Amino acid sequence: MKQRTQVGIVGAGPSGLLLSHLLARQGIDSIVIEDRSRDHVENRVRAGVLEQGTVDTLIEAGLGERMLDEGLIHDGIEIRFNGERHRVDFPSLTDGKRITIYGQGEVVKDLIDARLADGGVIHFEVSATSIHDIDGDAPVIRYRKDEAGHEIACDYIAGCDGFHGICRESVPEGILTGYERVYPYAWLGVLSDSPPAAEEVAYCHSDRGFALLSLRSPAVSRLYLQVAPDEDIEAWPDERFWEELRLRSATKDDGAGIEPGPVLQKGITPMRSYVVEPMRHGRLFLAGDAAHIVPPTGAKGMNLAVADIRYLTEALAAFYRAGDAAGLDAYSTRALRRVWKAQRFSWWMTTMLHLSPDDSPFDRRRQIGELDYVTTSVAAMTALAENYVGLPLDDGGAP
Ligand code: FAS
Ligand code: PHB
Repeated sequence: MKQRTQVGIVGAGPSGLLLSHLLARQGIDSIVIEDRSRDHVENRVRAGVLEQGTVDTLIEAGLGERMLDEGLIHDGIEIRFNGERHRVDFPSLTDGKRITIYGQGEVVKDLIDARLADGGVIHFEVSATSIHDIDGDAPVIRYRKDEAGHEIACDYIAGCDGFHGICRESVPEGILTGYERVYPYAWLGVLSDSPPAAEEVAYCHSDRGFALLSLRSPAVSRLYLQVAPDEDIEAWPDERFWEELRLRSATKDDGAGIEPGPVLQKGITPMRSYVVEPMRHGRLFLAGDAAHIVPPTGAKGMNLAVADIRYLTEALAAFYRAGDAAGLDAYSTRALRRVWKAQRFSWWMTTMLHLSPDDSPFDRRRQIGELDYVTTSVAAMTALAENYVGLPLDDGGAP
């Protein structure tokens, strides 16, 4: 079937869905294609922390109702090391900004519901996606569904298909440059039907490795352990996971407050930093994980995707409204400024909190020195807080 739209979007994760929703509010039509099922994308367990800017974006876009009702507003995080707990407050250090705990799957559900209620077009469970003529002025997306070939003719294509998608790979050789750092550890993540171990997100440094205590609701915990990058998940029966989490997060004053419960999901996420430059080629724009990956320690992944989409929506709206292509030409440079700042913060949080196998005894002592500085200096806590709640979305325009 041949279809026509203004913006063809590959991927129905937070990037693709938010772009389709924000474009529709500007009167710009789009078609989203997605290779997994609706149920799969809605129930993938991923991000949990929304920056202030992400929350504001969703509210402004009419998507705030359930998030404000069910999301948990937090005023800070905890950092634990040497058996002590330290709190970093956000509002007092960032002129009132906070974070909201609301699972990525919930954001995706709200976006899909909104798009379909507004008559938006999302084709789930497609296959054999390909994109063509991105160097010309009539790009095309092709895919298969229900044993038939389909085509979408569009003005622009948004590659919102994540790190393993096809859009970035469709740019001709020699045009893109990838920058990557792979970390010598991974995260073993567990979603459990058990009350949160800490009132706020707690980052735990220990001689046994890193642990993270997070949550999804007052009854559902999201918990992580640093493991080897090639860790076998079978080596982690629930009992072992709970015991290791307790050991790594325990503090001198009251143990670790860990209350085991039924494990709902368990998985291992590799840790890498990745950026591709530029984030545009011809009629193709890359956004979200299709263009960059951060180690989840800084809780930046999905929030960065939202910033990309805000910038891309602004640029496309200016083009369709007044034929002004300046924003489209500046998109990559503008988005990359924020991406690299988030990469720095995510790398810093990751290396400060994780034990690296090639750390020397000096490195281990220096790491404790850094944690001690960060948790006792107002200047250092302010730097952490302003990055964690999210740097200003309005960057004052591209350089
Ligand atoms: P996504 O990967 O979410 O979405 C891309 C979509 O494109 C997918 O639905 C995919 O099925 C689809 N697609 C791919 N190829 C396609 C094709 N050829 N045709 C059609 N569709 C195609 N971030 C955090 O902040 N905190 C976390 O704790 C965290 N945990 C994570 C755990 C895992 C296992 C992963 C992979 C990521 C995690 N992230 C986390 C990052 C994550 O939240 C991303 O930043 C976020 O999903 C980015 O959204 P998108 O750019 O939409 O990419
Ligand atoms: C989560 O709740 O999934 C989460 C919280 C903080 C992070 C990463 C993940 O840094």
